[in-house]
Amino acid sequence: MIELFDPLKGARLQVLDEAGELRPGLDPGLPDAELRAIYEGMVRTRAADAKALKLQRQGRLGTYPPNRGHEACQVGLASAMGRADWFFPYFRDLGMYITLGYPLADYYHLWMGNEAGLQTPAGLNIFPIAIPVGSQIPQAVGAGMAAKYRKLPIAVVTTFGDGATSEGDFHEGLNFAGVFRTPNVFVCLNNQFAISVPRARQTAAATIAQKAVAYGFPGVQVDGNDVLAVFAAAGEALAKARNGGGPTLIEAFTYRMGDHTTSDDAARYRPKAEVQEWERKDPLLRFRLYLGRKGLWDEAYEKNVQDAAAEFVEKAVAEAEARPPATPDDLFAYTYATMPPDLEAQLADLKAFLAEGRR
Ligand SMILES: Cc1ncc(C[n+]2csc(CCOP(=O)(O)OP(=O)(O)O)c2C)c(N)n1
Ligand SMILES: [Mg+2]
Repeated sequence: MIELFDPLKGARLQVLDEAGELRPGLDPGLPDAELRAIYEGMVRTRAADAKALKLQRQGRLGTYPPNRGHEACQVGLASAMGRADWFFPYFRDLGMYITLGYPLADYYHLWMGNEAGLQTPAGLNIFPIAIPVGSQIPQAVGAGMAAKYRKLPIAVVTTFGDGATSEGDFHEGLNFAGVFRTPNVFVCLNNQFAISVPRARQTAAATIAQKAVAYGFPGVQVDGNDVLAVFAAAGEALAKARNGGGPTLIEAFTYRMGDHTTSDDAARYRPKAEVQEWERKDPLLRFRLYLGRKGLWDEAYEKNVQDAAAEFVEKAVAEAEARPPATPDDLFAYTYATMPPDLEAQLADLKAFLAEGRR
């Protein structure tokens, strides 16, 4: 399927059109329960995101990057992953975390300023969030190389934005992955902006997916507001990676519906009409229309799903807020297994500074 959607030919994979109608021959054939689980994951993600924004405005959570519009990319990709695969996230990946089973309370805790939230519970193969743009890409390739040396039948997934493709780390990572045929799946969430910089100022290439061609492996552009398209492309790329077929680049073509972060005001650099145009392509709406056509959605089901999502979110907020505030040790504790001497010295310095009451 990936080969059929060659980005050099200007093709973008879409399984559901904007009215939620299946394109002929592309039904991934998921059981009803799985289709509903995907929808419920998208609703939970949207509810958890909206809550985080409210908490930030109330001073209960720190600076936060909104995820609205990215639910199909995130839930579609995570739903295709296996328990043994590894994930190297970036900072706008809420639906990935929720779908992979990461506790939402821990995720909120992190954005509340406690680095303990970066710790991943046992059994979840998720690396800490990368805030430096693109730095997770070579790390994911390193993990891919390790998996190859150890002959593990796993894939290593990493996500990043369109802006990250201008970083040296993107080039170095993908080049290495191509040469050594590492089991990586690179997923670019092309949401058309890197803060205020539009996609057209990021690269002169017609698509981001086509960059894979230069590294010697396939790239595919998918409709990132079509959860089944993301699921189908990710499933194929993951299977190929696990089977020794090498890396794939997936460009999920979408739109950041919210501000870059809570300290941004996107209305200053984006026309209202453009945002409204993308509102009509809402990934939840499209999937809901599809489920409705299949007899898997009605108002009563929607109410149950919304109520369950609200409960899931409120429980996580209560749990995160019941935790003790971060200590100076928490700033240092979660990056290295054994703290290096320069960090030991910095921690001692910070503690002395605080003890002197100079802050
Ligand atoms: C190396 C580096 N440079 C700059 C920044 C500041 N910064 C944070 S997010 C961002 C834009 C990222 O855009 P994109 O990769 O498209 O991801 P998106 O935020 O759109 O999801 C920038 C420049 C940073 N965090 N790291
Ligand atoms: Mg972007």
